[in-house]
Amino acid sequence: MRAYLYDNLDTDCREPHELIPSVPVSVEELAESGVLYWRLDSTDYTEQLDRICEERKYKNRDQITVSKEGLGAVFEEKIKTFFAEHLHVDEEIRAILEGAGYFDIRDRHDRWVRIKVEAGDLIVLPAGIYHRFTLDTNNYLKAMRLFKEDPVWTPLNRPCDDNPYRKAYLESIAAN
Ligand code: KMT
Ligand code: NI
Repeated sequence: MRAYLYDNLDTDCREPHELIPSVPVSVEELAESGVLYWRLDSTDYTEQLDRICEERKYKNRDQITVSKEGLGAVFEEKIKTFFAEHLHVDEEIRAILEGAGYFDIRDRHDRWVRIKVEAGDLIVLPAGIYHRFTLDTNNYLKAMRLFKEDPVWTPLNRPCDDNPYRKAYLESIAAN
């Protein structure tokens, strides 16, 4: 995982979009935006995932392969949906199993922070945070999606500032 400020250039979102010089964003700074990160440090992630799932009460999981092959006819549509700025009323928890991609989150100054994730990264985006996702130019990412209860996939596109989960999120980071 590596995080940095996004350059906001209008070119292919699958490019790195890193400022020159780069402005890195630390794990601590991500935590101030409510974003949690773990590195799974072995090639067999199962045991560590089981432990984190138990600790954080993630009862359910499934897998998604974000690629042309993995998503078939809905690939283009899904990719567009993922990259439209949105929030969810539940956490977005992803353990990256193969490949790589970018989660962009809005920090508390409403700047885009790009988080490059790859195999072995586990990331939790809190409910109510504005974010988006894209593959990188390799066009392949396999992830495990974890959830506390039943999955709530619905993306609510920005603006939805009156959403109670949005408000609760802003309150939760206000002291940081
Ligand atoms: C979302 O809602 O942003 C996603 O599920 C992103 C794709 S999962 C790697
Ligand atoms: Ni999302």
